[in-house]
Amino acid sequence: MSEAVTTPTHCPYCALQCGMSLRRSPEGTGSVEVVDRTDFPVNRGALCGKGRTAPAVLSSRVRLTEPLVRCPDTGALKSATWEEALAAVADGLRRTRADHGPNAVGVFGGGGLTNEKAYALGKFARLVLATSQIDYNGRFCMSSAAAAHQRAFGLDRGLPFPLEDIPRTGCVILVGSNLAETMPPALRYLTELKENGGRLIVVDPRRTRTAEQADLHLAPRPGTDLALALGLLHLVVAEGRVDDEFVRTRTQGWEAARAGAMAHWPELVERITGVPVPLLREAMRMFCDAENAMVLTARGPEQQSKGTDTVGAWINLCLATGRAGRPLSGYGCLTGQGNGQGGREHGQKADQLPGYRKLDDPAARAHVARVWDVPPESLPGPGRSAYELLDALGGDVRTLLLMGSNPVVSAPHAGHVEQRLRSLDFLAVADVVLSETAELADVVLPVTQWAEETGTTTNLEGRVLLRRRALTPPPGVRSDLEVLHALAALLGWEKGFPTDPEEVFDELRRASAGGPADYSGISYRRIQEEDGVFWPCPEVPRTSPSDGAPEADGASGAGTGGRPHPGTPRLFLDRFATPDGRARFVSVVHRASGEETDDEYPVVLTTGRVVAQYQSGAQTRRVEELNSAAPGPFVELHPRLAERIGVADGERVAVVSRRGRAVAPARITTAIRPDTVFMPFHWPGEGRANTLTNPALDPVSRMPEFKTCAVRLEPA
Ligand SMILES: Nc1nc2c(c(=O)[nH]1)N[C@H]1C(S)=C(S)[C@@H](COP(=O)(O)OP(=O)(O)OC[C@H]3O[C@@H](n4cnc5c(=O)[nH]c(N)nc54)[C@H](O)[C@@H]3O)O[C@H]1N2
Ligand SMILES: Nc1nc2c(c(=O)[nH]1)N[C@H]1C(S)=C(S)[C@@H](COP(=O)(O)OP(=O)(O)OC[C@H]3O[C@@H](n4cnc5c(=O)[nH]c(N)nc54)[C@H](O)[C@@H]3O)O[C@H]1N2
Ligand code: SF4
Ligand SMILES: [Mo]
Repeated sequence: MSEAVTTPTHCPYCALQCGMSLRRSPEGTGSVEVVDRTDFPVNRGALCGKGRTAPAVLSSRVRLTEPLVRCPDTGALKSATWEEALAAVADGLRRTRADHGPNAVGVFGGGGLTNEKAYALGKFARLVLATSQIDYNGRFCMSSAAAAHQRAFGLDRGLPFPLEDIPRTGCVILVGSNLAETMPPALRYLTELKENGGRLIVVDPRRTRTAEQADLHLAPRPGTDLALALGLLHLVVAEGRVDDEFVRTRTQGWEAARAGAMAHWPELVERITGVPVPLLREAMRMFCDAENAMVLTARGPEQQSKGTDTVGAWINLCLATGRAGRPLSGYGCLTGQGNGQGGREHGQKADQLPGYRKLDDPAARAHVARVWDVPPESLPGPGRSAYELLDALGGDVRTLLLMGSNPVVSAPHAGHVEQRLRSLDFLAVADVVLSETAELADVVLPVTQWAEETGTTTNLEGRVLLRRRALTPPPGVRSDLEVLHALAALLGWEKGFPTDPEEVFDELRRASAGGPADYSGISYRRIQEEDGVFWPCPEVPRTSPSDGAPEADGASGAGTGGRPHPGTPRLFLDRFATPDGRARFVSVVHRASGEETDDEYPVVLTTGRVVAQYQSGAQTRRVEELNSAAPGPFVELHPRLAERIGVADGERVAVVSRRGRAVAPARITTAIRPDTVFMPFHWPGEGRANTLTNPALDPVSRMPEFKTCAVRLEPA
């Protein structure tokens, strides 16, 4: 009897991209089994329940295995051949373009797509469709941190250091991250930090499982992190804890930033945030007393209409105290989706070309146009951000091709977005399951999944990883790359859209060469040999770091004498990626949220996640084990608030905002502020949190305000 085959790969879900192995029969058929992969450094074999049960979604009982086309007579989706389905999509795209011009066709991508897919999708939009109207769900995820990174450091890589540095720093302020639930294996890094004598401060309006680990928990009112960060900086100045030498030699713009902070004296900050002054002081001292320290943010402070400035204020705190661009110190953002980092680098974003190049930069256009073998003038300009694109559907955007997102559940003001999607002339969705958004489509294209295809993702550390095909997909499904290849051919582009992921990656390397996110020195072979490679990793070693990030660990390209570039685990140690190498302070003051509470809507709603469901739930709601752990939506509220509105634990409660009404059982707990309720957003239907959320956008990042809006509560 022949042996089972084991393939090392990575989890399909979050940005930790835990390593795992898949074991299957030698024939490559039947089911696969997850085997721990203890050699991969990020998770050392640990997996959360979602990763462990991911193979369940490979089963044809829950997934799509044939294309669906809407029947003109009955209005229902019915099975079709691939030829019929692809012809219908090509027709829809062609017709809209002929009738309304190229910008009437929109494309919506996802941060879960591999680098190869994200790259191919962006290229397909710009070349084949010649549309500027492309964006993706990452806009809803880490766009504010990305914008703040760019502004302060001249480069956006979520973590400028590997996770392994966390246990060795002295103090971590973790702002609006519930990683005990959202990245469970990463909790180990915080546990080790504490074992090493380091301190942990958690900033979250709820006492989450993560906050329970903290030495100090600050519970601000949602939407007030900007005031909190400014208040801490005020105390840093007031108590003489500024690192003058660092500020003088490595930064720019301190005076204006200082003035902004000085307007936020502790009592004012207490009034805005609800965090008592003594706790502010304690936090500031804990942070400053440590020799090295880090600030890590996640969606809590970022998904606000002032998310970019808020992250900027946290970066200011790091810069003023000399906690950036030094070993074991710095600011980082915990990116969310499986390829949340890589997905924002290679061109599915409205304003971007591969390699994190800017679409409106003539040199970038010329470089990428050369790789694509087209004239630079043929590339369209920047388009709209994700919510603005969804909002335009049925207006000037008449047809949409969607790959890797489920906005009916996950977009803000989802009732409105759903109605916009319904008003389209034509909607094509490529997905692995019949998501709530796919249900609205004219054509649904069933695609292969993580375990059935090869491709790279870039995890939250900026480490480029290889997912490997471990089993044969069922007949009837095709890969996203095959879909784009076939559609391109039907639309007259016989060449330029290969279906082999490695071929796409090799082109991506060339397109990214010399850009901020330079992948040109990374190959599938190197990734496998080195447990991943950190970008930037140019093929030709740089002689001067001024065209990108400084080199890691003293390994400057110039000195490597022709050896391959080692990749860059640690950024900014010598200089920041700005033209003069100095980090930029931002000058900010606190401002109100897009919607503040009032007599009619007196309670703050915030939203987020639970450990057993992933995102819109399209995949995880199809896994029995996860559903029994987290069967449905709920409204988390404080006993005092529950008493005031007259609901008991488990009773149905209606949450009403200016945009709609959602109903779910009450979950009463003292772990939340009495002025705030929390709903997870994983479910459609009457408990859909996004029926309520406010699409107020951050002016810089265009991030919607998922983390705060005004609601009232009623017994249902
Ligand atoms: N189980 C699970 N894991 C996931 C995902 C999932 O859907 N499910 N999704 C992945 C993705 S794409 C992402 S982006 C990450 C997200 O990971 P996280 O950012 O950790 O997740 P959230 O639950 O959205 O928000 C984190 C915390 O922010 C708090 N919060 C709410 N409002 C505010 C505020 O105004 N200020 C502050 N400081 N905190 C606030 C919430 O109470 C919550 O505990 O998780 C990834 N991992
Ligand atoms: N209220 C509220 N709303 C939020 C958030 C919040 O905190 N609060 N968080 C926001 C954040 S951070 C995010 S990232 C978004 C995410 O929200 P969504 O964009 O809806 O993310 P998913 O549910 O992961 O949707 C991915 C879809 O693509 C499919 N899919 C998976 N892999 C592939 C693939 O390789 N190819 C194709 N074609 N399809 C694939 C899945 O089956 C699923 O239907 O939600 C945002 N919405
Ligand atoms: S933490 Fe994230 S990457 Fe790791 S197993 Fe869970 S979902 Fe997968
Ligand atoms: Mo996300």
